[in-house]
Amino acid sequence: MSELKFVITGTAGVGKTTAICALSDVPPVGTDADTTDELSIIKSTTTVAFDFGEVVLDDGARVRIYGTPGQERFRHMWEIIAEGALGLIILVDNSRPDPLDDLMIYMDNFKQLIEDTGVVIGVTRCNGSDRVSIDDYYSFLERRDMFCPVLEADPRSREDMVVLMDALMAMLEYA
Ligand SMILES: Nc1nc2c(ncn2[C@@H]2O[C@H](COP(=O)(O)OP(=O)(O)O)[C@@H](O)[C@H]2O)c(=O)[nH]1
Ligand SMILES: [Mg+2]
Repeated sequence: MSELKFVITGTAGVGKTTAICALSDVPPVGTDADTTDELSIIKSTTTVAFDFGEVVLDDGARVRIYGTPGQERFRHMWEIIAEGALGLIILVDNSRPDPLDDLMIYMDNFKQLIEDTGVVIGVTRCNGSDRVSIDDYYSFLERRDMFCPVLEADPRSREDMVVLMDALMAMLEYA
């Protein structure tokens, strides 16, 4: 049985921990088990700044999912977490002031992993009146000669997260 390691990243509050909880078949190891936000983690010296969960896909593949700390000040940890990963999920909070700028930060910082493996983008907090549409994401990527799946995703929905993971697996198969 194959084992895969995926990384999930994005800004603080985008829904990384929520997504891992929704996906995980085992009790997720959360860094914010006792806190509600990452700022509390920074203050705690005892917690490790990442989330971990595990999901077994329909084809029997076991996927380990690591959530990165969202804030850029944890950047040094991103590299460690990315090591040996086979794919990346970037969550983008569409209600933030400049979601495309947020996206670019994660695309840049995980450039190597993306080049070596693959990436999918899950857009959270979508609603009818968003300034940035899914098409805008595709145009934004196209202007940078990049292509990857961009899907609306509610991190609370296991189904949405499974669709994202399936899209990532499909990307990897064709890479
Ligand atoms: N209504 C709604 N809530 C969302 C959505 N995405 C994230 N949230 C909420 O935003 C919060 C995200 O927190 P958390 O998972 O800790 O974010 P993290 O910092 O990325 O780990 C949770 O309370 C989610 O339920 C969304 O698309 N819709
Ligand atoms: Mg979190």
